[in-house]
Amino acid sequence: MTDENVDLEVRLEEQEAFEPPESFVEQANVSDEGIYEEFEENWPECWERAADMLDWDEEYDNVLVDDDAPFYEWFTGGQLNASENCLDRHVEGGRGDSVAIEWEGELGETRTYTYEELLEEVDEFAATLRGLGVEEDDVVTLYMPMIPELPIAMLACARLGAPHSVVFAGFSADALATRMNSADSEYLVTCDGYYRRGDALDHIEKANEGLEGVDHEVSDVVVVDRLGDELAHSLADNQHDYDELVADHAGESVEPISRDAEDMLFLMYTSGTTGKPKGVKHTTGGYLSYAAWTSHAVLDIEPEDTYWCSADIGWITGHSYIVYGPLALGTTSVMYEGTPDYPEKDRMWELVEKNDVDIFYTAPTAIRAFMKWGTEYPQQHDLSSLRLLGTVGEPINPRAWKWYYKHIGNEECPIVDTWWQTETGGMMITTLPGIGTMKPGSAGPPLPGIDGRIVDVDGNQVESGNAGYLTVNRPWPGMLRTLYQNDDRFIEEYWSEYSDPDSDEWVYFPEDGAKIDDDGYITVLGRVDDVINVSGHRLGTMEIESAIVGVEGVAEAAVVGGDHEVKGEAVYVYAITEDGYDEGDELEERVVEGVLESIGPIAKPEEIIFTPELPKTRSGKIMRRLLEDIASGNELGNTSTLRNPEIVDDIAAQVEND
Ligand code: 6R9
Repeated sequence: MTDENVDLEVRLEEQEAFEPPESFVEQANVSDEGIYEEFEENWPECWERAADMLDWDEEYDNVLVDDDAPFYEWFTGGQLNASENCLDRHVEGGRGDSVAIEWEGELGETRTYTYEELLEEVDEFAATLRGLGVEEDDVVTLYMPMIPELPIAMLACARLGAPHSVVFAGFSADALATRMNSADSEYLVTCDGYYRRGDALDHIEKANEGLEGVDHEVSDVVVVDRLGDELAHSLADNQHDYDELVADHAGESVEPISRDAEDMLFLMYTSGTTGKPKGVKHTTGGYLSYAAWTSHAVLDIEPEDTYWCSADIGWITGHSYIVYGPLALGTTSVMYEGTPDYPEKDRMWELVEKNDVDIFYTAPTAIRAFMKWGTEYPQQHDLSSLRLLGTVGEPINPRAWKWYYKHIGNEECPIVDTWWQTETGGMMITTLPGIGTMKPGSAGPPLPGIDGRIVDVDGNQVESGNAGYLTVNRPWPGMLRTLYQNDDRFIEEYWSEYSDPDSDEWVYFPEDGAKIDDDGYITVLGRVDDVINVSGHRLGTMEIESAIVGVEGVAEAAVVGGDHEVKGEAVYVYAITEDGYDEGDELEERVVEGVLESIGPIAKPEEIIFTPELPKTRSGKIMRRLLEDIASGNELGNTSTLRNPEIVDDIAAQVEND
């Protein structure tokens, strides 16, 4: 390194606050600091701004109805269609030739859909689904990887008023069955297979296995042919080839169904504390307006931009910020099928250069991997088209933030570190890129109109500098409305901790720990429930545990998250064998298999530690904190309150040896 470079590194390392560059501020969608006050003074009417980003078939009567809190309703009386807002209005407004989706396949092939072309495809697939009998309010499950037919199917469902439930393609057959059962979903759209690092992966086999576990009749399965002849499969009677079906509806269009603002747009399952995934319900008016508003205000998206969010559409980030938000704004959304290191570790930067990407939104786990690979990969490419960078999914450590800022953004792009959840529908805590000072590691203040607080166990706000629990003390349009067919669990999971129902005070609890500084900047520390965050993906430890105790030979298991350099957290398993079974490679393999089968590769254990006992409190509770510390290699605190303190050293010694 030259002296100059060394100086730069040192300066960067010490710098704790960064201002957005003037060139960015000048063009920012939101650059007036007064916006925070405007929202406060005019709450909840301030949210009309979000609703104004959409075209409504019928104007709404009320911004917010809170008579039956926490079952809040937004924009009641209003009617709209999400696919019309994402497609028709842009075509009608003369932007039919602009690119909506720029798809980059893993093997290098591309597909470009203008708004007009995308509308055509969506129309035809909507007609196809209708032809199969899909009606308004039928839940259609989409079990698909990152191929264009996924957003097409989502928008086709939206057009018909049929809520979609997207199941991440990396999830197992069991996970698919659980979700289809929970949603009583009778329709499935899937594909034959897809590519990963150049290899063709079978997908239909997994889908078929999942279908066997569905406890009601599945009327129809539509199968996209992604692989050509590579994996020829025979289709069952109720299974149809996507292209053949769509060909029968060529040129047809479907009048978008006007949906009530509060009608369900989609369901998205997410992990919780108990073994059963939660079906988060999002609505048409509130969700879509919130996705559009935050895409405009935080991601600074303009119609003429090329914007790339590298998430998978199988997660909420892809729903809100690859499909609904960007398309509602009429921008070009890049969609990448593959992995960041195939064929080479410069793939992302190659795609940024090739597509002249203006805005890039990714996860800290990816940034940590890029860092590990080295600066030579981004340096091979011209990244000067970039204007704004974003991160989401987990806390970002200041070192990774600064690496991203310098080596990807060339110190010219603001970074938005956006905290939000499947349940919140869209971003909640982040700086606004044209306004706020950025502090690496801290997401920033709550967005205008969002009342985010850090409280102690009693719900009192903590002094700045202290850690506590994050709460949201006012509703917002993008919020989940309930857990599908489970209002009780909705209240219990999110509204029971800090609310005071007697005085009709409702406080949303996201189950994250956080701290706040003198400027009101919030640093989110991580989950405080039994959910771990592996590479930005939420996994319930109970779900993994129940998969493991289902393995023959395992008597008891505890799963915790341990620190991991790239993944953020990794899955650590502590297991007790059943009498008569040997711990060893064979059992270990079956444990891994059990996890893969019931959840999928994302939950694959980093390490499996067999132990004769688990550390327990005198009342018999497993001391998870302690197991986490062991997994992370942290100093172990006082263990004297344990019923079996002697076991701790044994376990710790094993982890060190492995
Ligand atoms: C969008 C998404 C939500 C959980 C959330 C929190 C963690 C997300 C974060 C962050 C720190 C950020 N999380 N963004 N933690 N800083 N910028 O990721 O949704 O999959 O539901 O996960 O992710 O713990 O509670 P989801």
